[in-house]
Amino acid sequence: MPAKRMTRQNPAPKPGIVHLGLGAFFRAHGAIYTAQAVAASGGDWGIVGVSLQSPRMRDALAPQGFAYTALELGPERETPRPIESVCDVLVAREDPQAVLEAMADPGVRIVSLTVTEKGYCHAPATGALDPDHPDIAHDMTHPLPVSAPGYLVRALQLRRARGLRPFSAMSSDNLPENGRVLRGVVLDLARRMDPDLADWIAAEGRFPATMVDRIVPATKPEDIARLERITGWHDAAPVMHEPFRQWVIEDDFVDGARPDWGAAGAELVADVTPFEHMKLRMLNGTHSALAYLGYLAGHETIADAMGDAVLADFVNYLWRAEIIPALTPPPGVSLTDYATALAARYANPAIRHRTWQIAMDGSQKLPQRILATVTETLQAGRDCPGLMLVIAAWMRYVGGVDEAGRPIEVKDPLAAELRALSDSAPDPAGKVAALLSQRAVFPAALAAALVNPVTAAYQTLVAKGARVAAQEGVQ
Ligand code: CS2
Repeated sequence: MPAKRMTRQNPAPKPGIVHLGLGAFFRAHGAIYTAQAVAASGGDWGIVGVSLQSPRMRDALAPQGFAYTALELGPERETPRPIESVCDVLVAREDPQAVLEAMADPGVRIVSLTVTEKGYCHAPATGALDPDHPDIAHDMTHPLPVSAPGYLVRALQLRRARGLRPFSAMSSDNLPENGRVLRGVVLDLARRMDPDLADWIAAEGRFPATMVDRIVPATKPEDIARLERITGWHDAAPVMHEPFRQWVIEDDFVDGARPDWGAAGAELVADVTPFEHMKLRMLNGTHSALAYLGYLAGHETIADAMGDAVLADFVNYLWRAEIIPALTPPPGVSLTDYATALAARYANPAIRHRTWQIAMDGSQKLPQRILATVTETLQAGRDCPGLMLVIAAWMRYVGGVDEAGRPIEVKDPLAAELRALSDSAPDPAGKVAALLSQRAVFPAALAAALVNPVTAAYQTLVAKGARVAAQEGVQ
């Protein structure tokens, strides 16, 4: 007998939020907090999800009334939960006007985003809008946008023309001071298109910063079959996630309008920055370290890499000796305890988070995850050989050939440029120098300071391989 299909059990909520980038992460994090906030305190906070490119998510969710299952994977237990906070899904590429209208709906008070680092169309090294980005160049001259900043500016323009209040634009991406970055790219783009609009957004708009955390690997076809075995129902778009979650939100919304996320366990604070730095450098930084070194050492997942004592020791060393000393802890938080908890989360064998997935888009991730710590460490007169090795491992990875001579499928908006830079020289010193000249990633002063230590680390990687390099790195 074919399994029953997942379907909505309760009427769809009225829209109050438009979310750009309806990937697995948001559906396993923000959408769950919002469902719980509404269950606790009410409010019209249905979520209109927007896929910027592909119709896949809409096609999977529409026959289910936009309900889906979140499957929590603990080391010992699996807990499925139906989630019904999404009330509609739009596909921007198919109907950009419908997306703008949804964002200009008077009932919508928040537009949130998980569009990944590259979706901000900014220079990762500075956080400023890249006006030469093809999507930005397009959006400056066309009424129907293609980029996330373009949608925000055009929708705010529409709201202003209709005499509506702006929405709060809330980034939920892993960027440092993500609210400030989003505000910066939106204002810069608006200023180039309509200076009065930019003034209005600057005065009336709000861009609350957030720190988001939950490990959510991409859903794989076998996960759908697994969920069906556990629940007896067929869900075309479930999400798999770890038990842990955290959400720290800067409590600064237009007219104070937001769901009661605090009732669902989110922390609403005045300053998110210390939480963002802690999470980006301690979690995402070591995630990237395990992704590049782990991939080169032949490990498929983070849990596999953490099962390799050499890499687990290396990561513990990075936290203790290089990352924590450069951080200011958020009030009341022990960074040592945070590291211990991270190690346990990484080791969760039920979460199959591929090193290849995390290795993606490294050019957009390295600055806030690794280079921020490196810069501050060097400024303080200390060195950080472990992080230099991570930079070298990224360079080796984007060179596109693994330690056994097999090709690596490098996914990165700068993949072609990085490959060309790596191929421009035959030897480690030449490759490192060429890659350090990529100004979107490495500011000139930092690049100069990295030449010697990263070249040495790269040479060790080539001569001895990632595992031995990591082992020697902690001595
Ligand atoms: C990961 C993050 O893919 C990646 O780059 O480091 O998605 C990470 O799993 C989340 O930020 C955890 O909150």
